[in-house]
Amino acid sequence: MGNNVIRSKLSSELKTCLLAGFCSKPHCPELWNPNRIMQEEIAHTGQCFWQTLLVKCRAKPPGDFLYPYPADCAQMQQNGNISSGMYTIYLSGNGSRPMQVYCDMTTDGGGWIVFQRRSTGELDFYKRWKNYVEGFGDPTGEFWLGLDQLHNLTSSSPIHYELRVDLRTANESAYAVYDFFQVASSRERYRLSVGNYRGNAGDAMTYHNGWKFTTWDRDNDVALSNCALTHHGAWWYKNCHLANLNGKYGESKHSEVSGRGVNWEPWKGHEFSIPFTEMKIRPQSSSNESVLARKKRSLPGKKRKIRF
Ligand SMILES: [Ca+2]
Repeated sequence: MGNNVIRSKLSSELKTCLLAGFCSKPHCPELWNPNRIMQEEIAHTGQCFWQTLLVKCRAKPPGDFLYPYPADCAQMQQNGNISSGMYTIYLSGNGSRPMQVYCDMTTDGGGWIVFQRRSTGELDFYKRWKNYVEGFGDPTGEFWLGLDQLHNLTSSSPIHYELRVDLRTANESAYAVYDFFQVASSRERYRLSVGNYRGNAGDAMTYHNGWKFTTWDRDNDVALSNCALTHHGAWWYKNCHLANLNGKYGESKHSEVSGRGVNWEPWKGHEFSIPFTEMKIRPQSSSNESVLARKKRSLPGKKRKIRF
């Protein structure tokens, strides 16, 4: 390849980057992974020209995407978003399948898609099947993301997710992490799969592993009665529960039946309704090291290879 051919190839690549506003690895492989030829080009020809282009390109933080279509909050975080809040992610990284989610970017390294929150008791969670399938509430306040979305997120891509449950009272907090989390399809009644437990809240979810979702108008549990009716919630009930995070807010005791409140039995028992709960998921590998640490380690090394 002659020098002019190489120069013209590199030049058009950088132009594409600048016009698109992208400087990500997928869009600019030559820029981020300079091979020997490119290094020689930078060293020997038009240094000012190349330097100007590279600086301009890098000076556009919003375009500096590792993931142009982040599939979850972990990828959103690797794109440089460090604040918790609402973001648009794309199912399976598909640009035509956007969805709005709340990302928790702080808890244990962040990168979590939050899918359930109880915090005030203002929102009624005693809802029918259709509501639990479609989701309800406000993701910045109390809400349930929806079983269809949970299924789409956890079952339609090669990424495996882990589950985290955060529980708080006025003075105490506890958490439970399961190293695998998947919600099956509508046809399978959104059956739950959870992996191994770790944490300090106690293991309430293994009991529910493999069970279908039940609401007061759709009984998929093994109990003679409908557990959603008897325990005033909606969950992957068996006979009936060790966790009832969609139960009745503030219901700490009931005259006939215990376990109708927002319960996590191994932590506070069946007669204590937990005032704050969050359920969230992120890719499994994120738990081993912070995604930010990974980003810090991988990017500067590549930048240093470009000599000016
Ligand atoms: Ca039943």
